Amino acid sequence: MADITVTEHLLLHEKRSPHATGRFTGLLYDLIVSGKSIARRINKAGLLDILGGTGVVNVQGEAVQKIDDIANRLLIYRMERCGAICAMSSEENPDLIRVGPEFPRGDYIIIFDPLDGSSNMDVDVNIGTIFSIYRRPAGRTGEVTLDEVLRPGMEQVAAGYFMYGPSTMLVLTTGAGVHGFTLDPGVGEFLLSHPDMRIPEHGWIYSCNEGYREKWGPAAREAVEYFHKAPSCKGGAYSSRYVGSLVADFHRTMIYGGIYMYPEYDGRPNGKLRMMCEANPLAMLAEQAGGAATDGRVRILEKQPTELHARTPLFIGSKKDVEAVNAIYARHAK
Ligand code: P6P
Repeated sequence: MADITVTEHLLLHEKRSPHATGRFTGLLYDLIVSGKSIARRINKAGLLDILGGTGVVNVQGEAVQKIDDIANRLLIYRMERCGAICAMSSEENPDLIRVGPEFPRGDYIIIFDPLDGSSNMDVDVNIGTIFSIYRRPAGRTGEVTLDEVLRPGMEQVAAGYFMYGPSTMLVLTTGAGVHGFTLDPGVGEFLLSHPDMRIPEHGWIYSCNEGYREKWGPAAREAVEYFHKAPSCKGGAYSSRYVGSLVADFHRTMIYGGIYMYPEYDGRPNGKLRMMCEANPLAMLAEQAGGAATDGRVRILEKQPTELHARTPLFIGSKKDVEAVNAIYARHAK
């Protein structure tokens, strides 16, 4: 396969995508620069004394790792200057970040988790940056208001993630399928390596933190235990895989199929994962690749966020496996 860059792919293969415009490719270019810069720092983390915490606790109540802070500041800096954004929201920042008049602005809104699963970096496990992109509603001008950002995931125009691991990857959709690009460090470019990614209809892996079993309600418990007995696509039993880093667990699900589950549990009726910067972008990718994503009851992309850091339970992956969970939750809802 010839070396196809992200920009070339967008322009050549997604002609019908209205986002192969200069503005969007400009946004993507700066997003890619951010991904490469974060990757470079992560790959040397052990040597640059950026492991460990900053002593700060973020809006999620989680200890901010040094590299989280570096990735967050880097993304905000680049996105403010890309000329395509009018506002952004980061998992690390409590409030909406509006792009000031000192910067060139555009009609896109980006929401991101700058470094999901960063605590795994201390043990050299894959981590990632997850992003979700909306267009500002037509006709809206002046200061961006929260209602322009708090929109269902089905209104996203693009979504994706960078995964920092043995190789650095970018997995991206602009609404015309899902395509994977691998960074060639020698060239410094992401090159098309996984065109048209498709999630298998039925999987052989289930992925969840079974340490929470005693905190799950009956529906969640039955949903997980379903995969202890159900026949997998290979005919035998399912295998259990749980990395504990959402991007790593999701990327495996995109490639091998199966289901990733993070249910609600005692004290967390909406679970742990964030709707806007985790569930929505991954749900768009899953559906664009022929998979599915729900909270057990509702399609993730139809949910109306009530706040920037709203959380949601998440069941995502092979269509057949997600449907099995929906059927279990439906029985419990009766
Ligand atoms: P638990 C990391 O903190 C994260 O947000 C995801 O990357 C990961 O899938 C999940 O939380 C792990 O959570 O409760 O199983 O440790």
